[in-house]
Amino acid sequence: MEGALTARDRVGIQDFVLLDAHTSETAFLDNLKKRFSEDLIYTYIGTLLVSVNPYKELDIYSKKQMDIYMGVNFFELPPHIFALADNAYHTMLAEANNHFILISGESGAGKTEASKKILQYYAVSCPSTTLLDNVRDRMLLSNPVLEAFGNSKTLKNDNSSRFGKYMDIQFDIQGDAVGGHILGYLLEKSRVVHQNHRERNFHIFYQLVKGGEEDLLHQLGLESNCQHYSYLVQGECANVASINDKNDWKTVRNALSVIEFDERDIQVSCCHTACANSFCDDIHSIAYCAILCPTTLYIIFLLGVNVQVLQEGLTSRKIEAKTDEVLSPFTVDHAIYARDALAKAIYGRTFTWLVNKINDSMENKDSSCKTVIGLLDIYGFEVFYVNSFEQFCINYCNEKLQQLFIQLTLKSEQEEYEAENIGWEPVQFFNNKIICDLVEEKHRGIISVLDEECLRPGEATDLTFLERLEEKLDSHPHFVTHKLADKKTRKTLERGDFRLLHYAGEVTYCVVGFLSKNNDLLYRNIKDVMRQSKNTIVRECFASKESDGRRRPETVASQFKSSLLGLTDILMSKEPWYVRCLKSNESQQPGQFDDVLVRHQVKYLGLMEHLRVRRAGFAYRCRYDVFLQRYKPLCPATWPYWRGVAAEGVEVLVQHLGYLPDEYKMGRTKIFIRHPRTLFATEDAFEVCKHDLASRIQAQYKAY
Ligand code: AOV
Ligand code: MG
Repeated sequence: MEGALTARDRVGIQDFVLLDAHTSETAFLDNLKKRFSEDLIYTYIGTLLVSVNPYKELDIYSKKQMDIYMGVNFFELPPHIFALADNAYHTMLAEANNHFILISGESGAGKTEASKKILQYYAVSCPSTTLLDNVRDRMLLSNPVLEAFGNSKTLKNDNSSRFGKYMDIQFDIQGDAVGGHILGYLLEKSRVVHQNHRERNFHIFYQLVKGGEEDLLHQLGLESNCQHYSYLVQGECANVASINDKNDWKTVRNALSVIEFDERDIQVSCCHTACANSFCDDIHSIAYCAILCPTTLYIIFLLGVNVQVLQEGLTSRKIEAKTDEVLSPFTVDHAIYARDALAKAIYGRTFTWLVNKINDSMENKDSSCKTVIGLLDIYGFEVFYVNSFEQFCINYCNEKLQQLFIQLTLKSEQEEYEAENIGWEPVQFFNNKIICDLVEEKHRGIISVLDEECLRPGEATDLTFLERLEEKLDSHPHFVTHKLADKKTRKTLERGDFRLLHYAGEVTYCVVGFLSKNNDLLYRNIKDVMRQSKNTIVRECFASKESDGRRRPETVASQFKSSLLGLTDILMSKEPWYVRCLKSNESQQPGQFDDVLVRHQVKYLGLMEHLRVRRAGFAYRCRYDVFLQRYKPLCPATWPYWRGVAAEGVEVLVQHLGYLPDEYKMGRTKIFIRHPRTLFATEDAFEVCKHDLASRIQAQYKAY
């Protein structure tokens, strides 16, 4: 009938690998859009899951849905985040090895939501014993707590992650989820003291002030009105339509008690939060470095430190004269710096303490962990009107993850075909290694140049840092400064800016603040005061391994660089799964699919290249000896022994199983199988024959 749509026309195709052989980018987008309009937000490229943010609640995450996906072959049901979680889980059990799920995409694309769905799937669906139920509750409830302290409203996302999170979910030999462990990465501490217009401070501040119980607020010397705290209203949006801070506070408070925070711990977290907040305001009024106001004194009292000494530390510097020490008063700018540094330090260290506490509570004490599935949810690529050191770190991190993806998929995949002598037409792709090097290379990378400038206190400034960059990097194809702007791009730049041509697009960074944010110095005497606090947790937070000023502590960027290298090592030792999240529109609106925006993401995430490699490639590969050992009972010629070369045995075996010639290729050491369905069929046959394997083995013995 003319005009009637087939189901395929309407809902598109659920695995891009099945689209016509020479899929164009337009056909790819059409398929995504068609599915999006039917609320089908998930589509596969082989085993990779593409997810498009619907910006509305969909009824697809219930327990009933989880049950549907439990233990079912990946391609038998419509694509779903649960299917990916389930497949990773069952592969982990079958192969007894470690896996990780890399969730990527730009800010607001849906990474955090995806990671929560996966965690829920494991916590709710995996076999359980009552003993472990509380560990699972804690794993689930760690989310609202960390989101309260580590997420915030930005221009891109009302619930934007301002820290990176890698979480291992640990399983025992039966496949029970028995524990969890979190690694946190670089929290954007500067947000405590500064927020851009239309952005907020961390959620917890608003939750506490708006939702905190009267007693608690009284104890903390806080008022229940955000307007009283300039550091909560700098961005002029203390209230956000999509957020209910009051209710969220209840959730967080409840979560804290389930995670075994006793009343004292809760008070401590809140108290430190209050301190970070009130400091900002009260000390703000210490123009001319006068005396702190009573509220601040009270807050300092809560920290258990010597009020007078801290006050001195915040307003003056000790200078060692010939025989004794004298106090030299700070300028206002200095005092503001000292105040902000302390507020950031208190908040940052409390966050680390919180992560440690959560880890203690999720630790599996009763049974042993056999394997893990790691979940990576990190801040997405972001470009604002003004971009600073924080965006530089966040975008660098995204470059690293893209590099990891390229290495694990496009590069190693194609290298393996070459090494195995499999006839192969190479697929071209943009390798962003050049941008990673630009940032992190020793001596000439941006981080090295920044660190060198940080070593010249008094002489170096943000602008000399920029000049150094210009000297060293002027010929780099991905680096542009205002001097070079005309040569390389037509767009001009401000004098204090440099631009990086990232894999995901151009970002212009303003150098103001780079040096001080990278140094992140807390004056030594202030640190000393905190270390002498009567409060053990304050002492714990400020006790550190860094040698007191004798050796320079590592800079923020260098620390971040090493932690990302560490993360890459952790991930490289595990089997990867990928969720690529796409943002459907910039205005966070339901049902809107912005073609230009989505096309751009499809391009830079390398999805077309991934599809080409996948389609022309082989979903599964296995060493000849391993393959033969597992499946030999399926063929009389290979059971119980194959006396010849393993490769030949495999050839006989697959011929017997009826593999079509185009369906597999014989490499140097491995067999390559094109479609997962072929392997599934072989696995199913193996399952059937496994049941009578025992009697066959017995018969074999008898025959001897
Ligand atoms: P992000 O983690 O990728 O950004 P989120 O996961 O926080 O992005 O998603 C942003 C918002 O989009 C959420 O708060 C939801 O409102 C909505 N959303 C995302 N995924 C879904 C989904 N599957 N179903 C319904 N709504 C969804 V950032 O943390 O900013 O990089 O730093
Ligand atoms: Mg997030």
